[in-house]
Amino acid sequence: MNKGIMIVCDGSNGAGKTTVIKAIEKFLIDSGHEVVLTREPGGTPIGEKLREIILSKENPEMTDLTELMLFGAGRAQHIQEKIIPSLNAGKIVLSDRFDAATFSFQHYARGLDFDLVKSVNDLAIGSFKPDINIILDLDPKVGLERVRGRGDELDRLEDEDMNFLIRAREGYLEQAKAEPSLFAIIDASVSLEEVINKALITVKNHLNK
Ligand code: Z5A
Repeated sequence: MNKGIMIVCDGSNGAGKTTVIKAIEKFLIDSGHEVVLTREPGGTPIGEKLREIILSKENPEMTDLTELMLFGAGRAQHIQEKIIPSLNAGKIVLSDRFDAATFSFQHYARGLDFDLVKSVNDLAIGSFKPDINIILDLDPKVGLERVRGRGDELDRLEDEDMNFLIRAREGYLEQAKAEPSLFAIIDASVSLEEVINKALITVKNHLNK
């Protein structure tokens, strides 16, 4: 059985993940790879329904524990329905956010206990880890301006106070410090072209390992 690889693009809000991941997808397809582009929250029909519930501003009463478990439920579905079958078929899975986001947002930003967050994540994916997490690092104030510039309304999580988003950003940097071989931090405050170039260098280095 062939084993594919999983590349995650994650990081600060509005840092450019969705734009950069499309450039990575194009590069990989042009290089002859079979690619599955996916995202969290979302990625499967069930996951996309959960995404709507999680991000909707119509759910201000959602508790932190419910939010954590909904991310976990979506991830459990995502890994079984889409990620593992794609990797087993030798494909490259590219995901816009994955488990590092849960540690950053639900542990570092929300303040939920690390072991609790880890236990929900472990229930969803066990010992599975993506091969590399490309983290786009940006001051969340700049990121939110970019999201607004795109013409989009802020979702339930983006509407949290700025300290929440600052703590989430720090969460990614802490995770990268703890497991440097699984993370590549890219400064997303520079031009989009430079960010994409750096992301592609990381991907190429990873493919050549
Ligand atoms: N979340 C969580 O709490 N726990 C979890 O386990 C998971 C997620 C998985 C939804 O994520 C929320 O869920 C998120 C974390 C939480 N919320 N918060 N807070 P999301 O990924 O769907 O939403 P997002 O983080 O807000 O991403 P986004 O708005 O889609 O932004 P983006 O993908 O990073 O950026 P973009 O759309 O590619 O770019 C934004 C704009 O900036 C666009 O107009 C670009 O053309 C422009 N841009 C991009 N790069 C540049 C540069 N370098 N310079 C200038 N302009 C740029």
